[in-house]
Amino acid sequence: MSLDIQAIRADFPILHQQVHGQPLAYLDNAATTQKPQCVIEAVRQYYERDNANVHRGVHALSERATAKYEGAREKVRAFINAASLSEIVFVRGATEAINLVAQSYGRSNLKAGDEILITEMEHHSNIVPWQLLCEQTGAKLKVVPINDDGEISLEDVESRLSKRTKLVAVVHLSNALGTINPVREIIDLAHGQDIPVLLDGAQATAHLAVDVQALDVDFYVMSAHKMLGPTGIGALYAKQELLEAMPPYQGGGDMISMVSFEKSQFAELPYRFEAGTPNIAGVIGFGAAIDYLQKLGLENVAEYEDGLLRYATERAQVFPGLRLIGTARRKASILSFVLEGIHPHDIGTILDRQGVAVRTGHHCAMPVMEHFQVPATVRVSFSVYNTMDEADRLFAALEKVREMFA
Ligand code: 7TS
Repeated sequence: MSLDIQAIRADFPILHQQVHGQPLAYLDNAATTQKPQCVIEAVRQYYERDNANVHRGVHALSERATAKYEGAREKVRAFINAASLSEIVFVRGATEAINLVAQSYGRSNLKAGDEILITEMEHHSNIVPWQLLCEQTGAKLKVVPINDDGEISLEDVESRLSKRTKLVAVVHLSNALGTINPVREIIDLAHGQDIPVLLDGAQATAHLAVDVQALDVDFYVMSAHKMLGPTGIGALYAKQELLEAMPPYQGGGDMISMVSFEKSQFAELPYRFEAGTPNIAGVIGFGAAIDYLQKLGLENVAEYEDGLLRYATERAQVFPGLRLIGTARRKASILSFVLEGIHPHDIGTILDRQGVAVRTGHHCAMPVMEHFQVPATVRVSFSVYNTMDEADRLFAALEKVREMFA
């Protein structure tokens, strides 16, 4: 099915504005996506009509708030096809999800000499939590290298797995390169040696249909704000048997069934991992974003965005002095590049003056920058509301950059 992009654009109020006197072309979706009216409306309605704390009150508002909050958990479960609601833990975002796994699963399962396997293309939030865990436990971080296209090889994964490997943590879709990793094959390799796998799906869930049961993945992390939902909310999927054996990550209200000064009993899953009053409005907005994506159909979204990426890639390949960073065979949404002799920040600033919003910098993936020997890149990242016309405006703006630096 082909999508009606103009109708989709009409759902996003923020897109219809001028920046520096030019129509906004928002091409920074890997940093955060814009929100459709239905998400904004869901958050507004919650505050206007239903605001109350969840899981506590017997009054009508609290019951409504709880029903919406738990309804959103069901939407997340269905979206990634998790087997049970107990396996969906609401967290602040991908960053907190990974820290939760590191501190709860990691601290109780890893010891000195054990190893965690990651890749050279990870976002800092899939590096630093493991480094902290290593400092706490004496475990070691091992890294699968990338090639000059920004891909990893399965041989390199396999050769780095050993009896000491206790966890493999890999990005599903790289935010700096756009690479889609062969996650199914990585999981098969790791499971062949009984090693659990965490996938960082922060970028993936807005562009690829994810089925955690088909993947048989152990931990999957997601951030709502990168998939048309609010900031400050995300979800951790973890297999029930893993969550059941994990100690609480934070203590507080809502995560206990009984407290005395001698000992507390922890609540059932997933509440054991949701201490304190949660981001109720965020969860409800997250649910609305999933409804919206489901209505579009992730396959349709992927097909449309692939067309945009292909078109922009073809134009980039013939643009004078442009070097693509990330030329993997399987990619989604993201076009990272440098222009010979011009600093990415200068490019970003000049593009902004023409209404074109891109990200410039290391994209919280400094090891990737080091691999390609660049301080930073310009990163264009597409969402379903972007158009060929905006891609053309990007390249017209890049022509201006070239003229200015000629
Ligand atoms: N993992 C990946 C692959 C990411 O791209 C990001 C955020 C995170 C984890 C962390 O997600 P958070 O929602 O908890 O912050 N990436 C980016 C980016 O590329 N530009 O800004 C944030």
